Amino acid sequence: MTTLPRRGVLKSLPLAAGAVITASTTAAQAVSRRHDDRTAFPQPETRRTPPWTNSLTTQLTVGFGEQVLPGVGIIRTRTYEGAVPGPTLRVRPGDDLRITHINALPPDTAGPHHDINVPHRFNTFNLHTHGMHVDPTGDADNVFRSFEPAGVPGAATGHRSSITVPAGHPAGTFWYHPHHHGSTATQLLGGMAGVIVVEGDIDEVPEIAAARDIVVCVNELRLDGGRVPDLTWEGAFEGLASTFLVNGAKNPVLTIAPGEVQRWRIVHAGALTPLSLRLDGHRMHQIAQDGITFMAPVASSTLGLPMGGRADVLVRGGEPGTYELITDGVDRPLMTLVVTGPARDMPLPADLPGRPTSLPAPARIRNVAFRNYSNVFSGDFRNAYRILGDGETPHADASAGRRDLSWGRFAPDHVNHRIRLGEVEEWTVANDSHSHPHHPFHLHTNHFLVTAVNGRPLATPVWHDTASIPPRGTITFRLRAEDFVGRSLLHCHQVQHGDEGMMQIIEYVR
Ligand SMILES: [Cu+2]
Repeated sequence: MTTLPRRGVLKSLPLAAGAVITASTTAAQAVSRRHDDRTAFPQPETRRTPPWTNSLTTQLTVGFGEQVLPGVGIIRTRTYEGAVPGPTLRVRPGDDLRITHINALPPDTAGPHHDINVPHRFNTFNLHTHGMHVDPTGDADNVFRSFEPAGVPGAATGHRSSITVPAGHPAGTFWYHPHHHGSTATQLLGGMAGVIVVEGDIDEVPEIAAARDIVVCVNELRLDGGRVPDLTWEGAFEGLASTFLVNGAKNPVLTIAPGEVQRWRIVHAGALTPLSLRLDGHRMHQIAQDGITFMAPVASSTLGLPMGGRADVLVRGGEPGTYELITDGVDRPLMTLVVTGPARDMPLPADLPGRPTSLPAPARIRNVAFRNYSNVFSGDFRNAYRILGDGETPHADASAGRRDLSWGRFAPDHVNHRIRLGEVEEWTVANDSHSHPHHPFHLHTNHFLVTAVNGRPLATPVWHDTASIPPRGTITFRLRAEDFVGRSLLHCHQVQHGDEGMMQIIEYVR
């Protein structure tokens, strides 16, 4: 393990354009930044657990800033530390992640709406460590907290998160973003997101240890004249095209030698549009999904990622030339790969220290359905986003006695599902909607093992924390929570849907 910091420095890439050079930036990084400014593939600033310690202590300030995004121009948006994406946090199993959050946003202009499922309080946030298997309560990955602007009378000047990464935590690629109900979509579409890397066993596989370790963080912004609008009405984002950025740049250029193997940590930090990735002239050798390592690499020419999903892939440079990473429905490449330089002959691994892909037969079955209704309300928010079936939220007034659109809404004081530790459950989740086909299912705190899609068993089940549900289709997964107790969430990771009610509370119990 003592080689990790040294290897990290050697593999460090230049900072994103516009990023501030901090005290943690090494002289080597500063030199290479100057040298490569015109052609460098940007990497977010990296903050790692210092050698010989087991604690990463850092501060994340959120404020409005004007910044220059390469290929985009000047934008004004809410960011972590003045950058899109925010800094990459690198930790190891057993570490403590201690973050002081400074909310430098102006006070909210309006308080909570009378309906909690109407977006609101766009300057209040909190922290979610997406995909991490950590405590969902207290000051850890607790998304029920509110970090109010410092200018609000009585508000704390700093809000603190203290997250212990369990010793047995999987090594892989995770991310962080705000999760305050009502403001998540606005903040995520403004670029508030950053990558979390948990180092560990997979990094010691020789073929992977030899590969350059590259973050590919895809942000999806909805810009209107250089600003990201607040979600103050249903259609605030609908007339705007998505601007996709990779590490804060539009179509950055990455170089690779013929025969060189690189490890790309692809993070879909967007909120509205699923990715369907293709890399010209190359196959992607996937080694992990959502931070969970496969038993062996899986090669494919296309890679689907729902909003919130991650894929770690190995890419081996092909014939010299220029290639594009594209996604369906977007008219320009996400990034460009240039194969150039002296040929190398780096091998791909055959086996990986993956997580077994089976769970025992379930003791409990649940069926839920994600359903949206269009143009059913008057006012600024006309649509309803609901989760129906087992555990659905009942009518707010039990005496009403009739089924209406208050059924299945998110209710912050209503536990929809109690999941007993150690018990295997099998869930089938339906996408029961005609008009909004993309409803990625996201579960906090625990990964789930997808075993079937549309009722057809998968040859090899796949661990996820976020999974696409096919339009008019289903996914079936098994789940066994083992340790953390307390309240947590499941929701749609089209996060505007989540903000408008497509979310449920899970309580993990002994
Ligand atoms: Cu949805």
